[in-house]
Amino acid sequence: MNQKPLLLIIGNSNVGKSSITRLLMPNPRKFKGKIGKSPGSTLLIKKTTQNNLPYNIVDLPGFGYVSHSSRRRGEHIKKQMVVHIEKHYKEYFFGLVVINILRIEDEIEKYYIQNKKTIPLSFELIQFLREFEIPLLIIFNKIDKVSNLDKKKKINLFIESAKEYGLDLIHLNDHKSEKKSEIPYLEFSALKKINLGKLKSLIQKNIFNQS
Ligand SMILES: Nc1nc2c(ncn2[C@@H]2O[C@H](COP(=O)(O)OP(=O)(O)OP(=O)(O)O)[C@@H](O)[C@H]2O)c(=O)[nH]1
Ligand SMILES: [Mg+2]
Repeated sequence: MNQKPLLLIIGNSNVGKSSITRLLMPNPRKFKGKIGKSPGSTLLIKKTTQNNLPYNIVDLPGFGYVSHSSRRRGEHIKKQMVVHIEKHYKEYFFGLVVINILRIEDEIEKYYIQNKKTIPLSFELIQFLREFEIPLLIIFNKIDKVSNLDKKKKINLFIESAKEYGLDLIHLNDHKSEKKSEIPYLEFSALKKINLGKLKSLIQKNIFNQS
């Protein structure tokens, strides 16, 4: 019945997925989703929609959801997410992978520096989504919480580590859409609405680029 294309917003709990969803609504006041409440609640795959929005939004937990819940539960949620993407990937015209900038060092250190055999979950997630050829934007959210210098340091660490896993990240401003191997990223603050305009116009562009 509802044929609108889907925008995917994916990332760990508490990174700001619902906050970003709300900002994309033509009428944020009517946004019914909860912000900052009950991480680890049951995964319900539900579309967020509004009349004047030309697409629907689905927000999903990423791979690293386990922090607030048990390991088994985390595995279950991850499996549900994978099944959902495998089934519905064709309906998605664009995906936002949301990363909490404050969590970058922790994640990279945990998986990369201590044990080079494992892969940071964010990179695993990005690789997984790329297999389905969903165009992606990496969003480093909550930049209002770090200094300019720290912001650069953290994003650089992410980019340099991603390279070792064959992921080529490039700032949205320098991104050329014909270079499909490069994944654009954007620093962002849902709180301060930093780069919201850029995000909105990129989403618009991707709706029209759909084949
Ligand atoms: N300082 C700051 N806080 C933010 C920003 N974006 C979101 N938050 C806060 O981070 C918390 C989590 O935001 P949500 O939007 O609920 O995060 P989520 O990813 O939807 O979380 P789950 O639904 O649990 O997966 C809330 O308290 C938000 O107000 C931001 O850009 N800056
Ligand atoms: Mg949420």
